[in-house]
Amino acid sequence: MKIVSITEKGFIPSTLEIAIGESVEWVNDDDHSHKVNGDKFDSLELKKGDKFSYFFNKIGTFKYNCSIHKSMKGVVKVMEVVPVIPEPVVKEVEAKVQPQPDVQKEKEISNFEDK
Ligand SMILES: [Cu+2]
Repeated sequence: MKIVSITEKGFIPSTLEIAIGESVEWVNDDDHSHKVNGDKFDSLELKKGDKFSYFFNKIGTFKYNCSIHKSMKGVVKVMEVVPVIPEPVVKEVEAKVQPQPDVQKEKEISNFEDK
């Protein structure tokens, strides 16, 4: 279950990526009433603290808005697998940044020891 908070600033997060077979629950954390309206789903008017959930069993991009405040927009991207930024990528970048001189110094030292 993934949560989208409805606030005075809009849907947070406004873009949500989930895996197929996950549910999304919208929670109204704002003092004003809001709605969640998409092509496939429509909530009733949600008062503060009210919740609405929808089960996504199809891959695709599902846009929605609040029909009370049309400028409030969000999107749920349903994919086979949610892409995760793997930690090794960060480590690889760090490794590339390592200064070259150190490597050369090590070579010089080993050359010296050989003689
Ligand atoms: Cu609204």
